Amino acid sequence: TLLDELLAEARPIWQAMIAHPFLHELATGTLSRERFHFWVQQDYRFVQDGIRFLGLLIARAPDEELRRGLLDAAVAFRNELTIFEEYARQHALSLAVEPTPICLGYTSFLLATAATGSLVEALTVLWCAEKAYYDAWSAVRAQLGLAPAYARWIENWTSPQFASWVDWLGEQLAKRATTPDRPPIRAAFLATARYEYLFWDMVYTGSNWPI
Ligand code: MP5
Repeated sequence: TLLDELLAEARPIWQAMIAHPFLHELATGTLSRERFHFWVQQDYRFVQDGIRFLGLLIARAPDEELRRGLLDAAVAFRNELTIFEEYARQHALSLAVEPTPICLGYTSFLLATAATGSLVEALTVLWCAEKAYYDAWSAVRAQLGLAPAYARWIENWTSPQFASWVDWLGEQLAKRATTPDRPPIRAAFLATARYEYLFWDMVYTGSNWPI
């Protein structure tokens, strides 16, 4: 199937992503607080733009089924912002930060795809990003369970509801994609998978604007 082919083609990227030192250290309880806080700040920006991405996609969705599913996801994204905000308040962490070049590149790519790509390309990048987080946090959960320090994040991206949403999204993509759609879908999937890897790498290394 299309979804299996996409995952098979991106397998090296996917494996590097799941095995990234950031996730490995997080799952073994050795990740520095500084690195984790940098992720909190940058991922908050990412989710904020995720809501704008969904807004664009809802407006473009041709039928009620798709619009409703995406609207429910937008509500879930909005509730995620609260998790970040509560964490930031508890740790006196500012969320008023500039996006790094990689965060800005990734969110700009997502928004550009939602605005000017085909509907199936936009569903592809969304499915890829969500599946990436589901797989990454599931690997963390397999090692760490619902460890208190990260419980809310682990729960958020590994819950049965989140798994169903990712599956539903994949089904929507699979049933709407035609044969001529395949090359742009593959390209969109690979670019998104690479950005997912880069995002973990960016928060691990502290990669930011040099000036
Ligand atoms: C997601 C995320 C999942 N929060 N951050 C990145 C870099 N990729 C994917 O999206 P959501 O909106 O948190 O479910």
